Amino acid sequence: MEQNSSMKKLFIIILLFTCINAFAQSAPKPYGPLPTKAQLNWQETEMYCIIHFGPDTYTDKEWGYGDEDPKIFNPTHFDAMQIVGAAKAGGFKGIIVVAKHHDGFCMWPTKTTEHNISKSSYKNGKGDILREYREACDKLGMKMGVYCSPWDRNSALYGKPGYVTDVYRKQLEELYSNYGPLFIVWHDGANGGDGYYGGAKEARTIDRSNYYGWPETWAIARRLQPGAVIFGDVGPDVRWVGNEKGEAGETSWETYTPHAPDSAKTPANGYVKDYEGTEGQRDGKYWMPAECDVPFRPGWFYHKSDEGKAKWSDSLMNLYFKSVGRGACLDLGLAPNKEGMITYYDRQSLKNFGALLHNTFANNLAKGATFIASNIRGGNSKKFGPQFLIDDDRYSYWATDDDVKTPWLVINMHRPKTFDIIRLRENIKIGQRIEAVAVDVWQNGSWEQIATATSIGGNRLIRLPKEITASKVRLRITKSPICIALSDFGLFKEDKWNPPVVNKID
Ligand code: FUL
Repeated sequence: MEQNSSMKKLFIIILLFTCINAFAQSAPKPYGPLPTKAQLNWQETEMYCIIHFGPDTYTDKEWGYGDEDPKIFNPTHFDAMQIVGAAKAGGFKGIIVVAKHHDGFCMWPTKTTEHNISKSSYKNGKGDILREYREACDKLGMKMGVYCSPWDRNSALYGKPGYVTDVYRKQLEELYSNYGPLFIVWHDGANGGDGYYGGAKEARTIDRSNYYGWPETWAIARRLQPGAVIFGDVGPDVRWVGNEKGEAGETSWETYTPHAPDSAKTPANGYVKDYEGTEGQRDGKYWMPAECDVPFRPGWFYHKSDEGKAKWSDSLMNLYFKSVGRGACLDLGLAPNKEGMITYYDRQSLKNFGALLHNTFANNLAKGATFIASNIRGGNSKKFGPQFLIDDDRYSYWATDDDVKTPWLVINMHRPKTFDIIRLRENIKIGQRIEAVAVDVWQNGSWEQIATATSIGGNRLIRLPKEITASKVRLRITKSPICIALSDFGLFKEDKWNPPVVNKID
């Protein structure tokens, strides 16, 4: 009898232990807002180019008035393969085609307005720039997105309800239906002002909160392009970073709540406290990471006077650290010339940048390291161990027990390695968790702190002010509201070769 009851007790203890263990080994609970599949795809894209080409290329303007004769659009050598290829050589993974800018000229043969490519001289009115980009993207394995300006300085209907329902939304439907899968659809906040407006030549203002009926307008993308993220000042998937310098905040949260300047009104594209987009907010209601857009040259469109003024590859490298390195994406504005090509100087800079990036990140010096972690979730190193930090999978991760929020990790490389970049990534599928970290190196018998960083998220690059040589590195998570799920730890040596600036201008 007695033996029986102690057997029972033992059984219950084992059962309890197994349950506790199983619980501790279940994946960490997600924290806060989470990314969608389209947002994950966007995050992985990291860098893409927005391409401005249209009547402004021929009039030397940045914002056409809307009265341009379509005949002036007449590229003699438009070469989508060359343009998309230049972006690809720079390490960019996609392009956004400016399908219509504020001047209202449509780069595809739309049914919504006469003011389109079919009335131009290009290919005797038989051309379709969108189709040519699509084909080039497919051939080169690049993603494609579109920007169709909501503000239309050509349309007589602009400012009236009919413009949104019968023109703008119809244009979006055409673009989203006829040019294959898009990874992003882009809307800006430049809305209303003076323009041609079918000959009225006047200033038109709109109610920025309500005119475009954004929720209904976005619904078209959801219906026709479910794989695309929607970009705008107010997202809803990707937010504007609040400047056109290509820089996210040193701290930049993936989460954000857009606020209207007048808190009684609804925030909308062009009507938001855009400066808040630079850092986002830790307690933001939505998963809405930042896109950093910046023109490659001084202007978004080609101007002969900007020739030779594109950012050189070392500047592009700086931008990379300030955007992609802060959990955002970089959107660089390319400007084909009047012939319809990217000029030599710009191509050289892109090519050099692509090489610098490739050489810098090809070799993770932490590969082959062994780890000692202060904690591994449920003691289950097979499932949650730090070895996942160096496996090239953005989502496999090292996790800690629920109550362990500030763990440390020693990375032992067993022989001295020289590096000046530290890369950290979280498994953002279960949210942005880590708020602050510190990194130390073992030097002359003690730990010496070399860096700290905030907001980790999808990607955080710490660019050290000088090279460090060490064989042991320690990562300390110094602030996290919940147990961690870190997916990547990398050490890299930046390729700083600064190729001479080319003089050839064509
Ligand atoms: C802005 C526009 O006003 C600029 O002309 C440019 O297209 C930039 C990318 O977006 O809102």
